[in-house]
Amino acid sequence: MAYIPTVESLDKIYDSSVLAFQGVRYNSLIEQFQTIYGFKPDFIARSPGRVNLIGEHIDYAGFGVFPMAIDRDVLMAVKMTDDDTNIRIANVNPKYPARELDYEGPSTIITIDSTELEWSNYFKCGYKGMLEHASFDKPKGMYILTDGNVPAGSGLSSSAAFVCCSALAVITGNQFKMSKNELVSIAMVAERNVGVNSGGMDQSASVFSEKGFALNVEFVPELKATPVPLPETHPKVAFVIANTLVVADKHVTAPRNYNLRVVETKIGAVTLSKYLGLPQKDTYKDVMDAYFAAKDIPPSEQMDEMLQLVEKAFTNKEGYTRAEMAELIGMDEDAMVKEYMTRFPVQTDLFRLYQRAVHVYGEAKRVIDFRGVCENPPSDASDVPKHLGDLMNESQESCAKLFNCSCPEIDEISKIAREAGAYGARLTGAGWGGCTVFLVAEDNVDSFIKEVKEKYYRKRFPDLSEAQLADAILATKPGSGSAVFKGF
Ligand code: NG1
Ligand code: MG
Repeated sequence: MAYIPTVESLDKIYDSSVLAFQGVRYNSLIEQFQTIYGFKPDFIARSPGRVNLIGEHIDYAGFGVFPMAIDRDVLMAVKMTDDDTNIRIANVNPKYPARELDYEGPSTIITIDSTELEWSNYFKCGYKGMLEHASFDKPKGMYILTDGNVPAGSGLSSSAAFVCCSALAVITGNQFKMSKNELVSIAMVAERNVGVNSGGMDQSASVFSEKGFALNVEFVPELKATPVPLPETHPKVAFVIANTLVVADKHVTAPRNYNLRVVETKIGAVTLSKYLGLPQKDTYKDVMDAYFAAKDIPPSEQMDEMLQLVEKAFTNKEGYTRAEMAELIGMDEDAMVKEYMTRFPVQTDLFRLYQRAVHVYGEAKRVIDFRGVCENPPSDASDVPKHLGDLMNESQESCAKLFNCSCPEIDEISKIAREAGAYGARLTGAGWGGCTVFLVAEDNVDSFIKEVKEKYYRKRFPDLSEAQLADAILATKPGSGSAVFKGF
């Protein structure tokens, strides 16, 4: 089993181009820690954000996704103490005030008020998740200083980076031995404590990523992350991430978007399993597996067939009311609400089961195709960028039209990007704002970025400084996952 590396040198994590900057950042974190607390940290835990290349909103349907870690990350400098069980957590960013938290005993561990938008809640998620899984007499106290540079609410998984980093800090400080799989599984469930019914892509990408590789993360039959090298292409290509600067605040909007999509895909799966005469399943992946049980058919063909069945199963293409949906799955309406919409409440008039189902099976197929192009690229390397780009564009189209998770700004910047020469352009992460990702010829990256800056940012956000612009749109390479640094 792959255990979290306890000591990693910075140059293993970063290539030389970013190391100069990162080294300064680590040293400054240690210095600030000393200034605040009066002693040095024992270690620094780090977990990065991610960009999803393809496979949107299908992790919670049980299907594989294709993200990669980025250079932006969350760092936590930590000193442990046996004197008490308190947690003192501060942030180098003055926007996030220092907090003092306490361990509340083995049953509660720590109270999380998910109705409140509070930065330390994300630490609490990691803390609670870890301590629920460990048996010990008394956790150690902690002194923590955090420095995160993943833009928040932008679809680059600042939240998962934060929760994974917190979980890693708690494991390391309390000397729990734990595999990366366990860390991810716990962090994944733990993040639900802040009120978002999340899948597992972000935590997987943050923890498992390897420098130079994208990651195919699969969830069924068990969590599995396969590093996949990006193929040789002609011309050489790069991924550019651009933030629309529309902040998608999931904690406010989840009942109308993210959590609603989770409900629509779950109840859709129940509907489909019932239609096919299968035992009840609540993910589209489980429905497919049950339907094709023991038949040796390639997954992408299975997905094609599921797409045809979806056409027949969902006769109402407009959308279902709550009552209609309850009838569809043969459940009493109150019982259905209690089962699927109580812990994570949702708001809508119509549940668009059909559109979501078509998106899920189609997107799952695109992930397989994308990985296929990476692993078995067409013999002519000049065909590769178009292949990958087309899949990204189809994904965006499906997100916009079927899953309704795009927004006017994402549509606009994607169009600008394609006009500026991107092979593919799509939203990344949950959508409804946040970041987009483009596949661009490496030699054109500078002029491409310049053009998008002029046509999107200067027009919509004329007051942005150069520094803010540089933060909003940047080229990125697949970075490495979680690590712990010691010995300074
Ligand atoms: P963001 O909003 O980018 O963190 C969310 C989910 C993912 C996945 C994507 C959509 C969380 C923590 N993450 O990502 O699991 O479902 O949306 O593909 O909720
Ligand atoms: Mg998130």
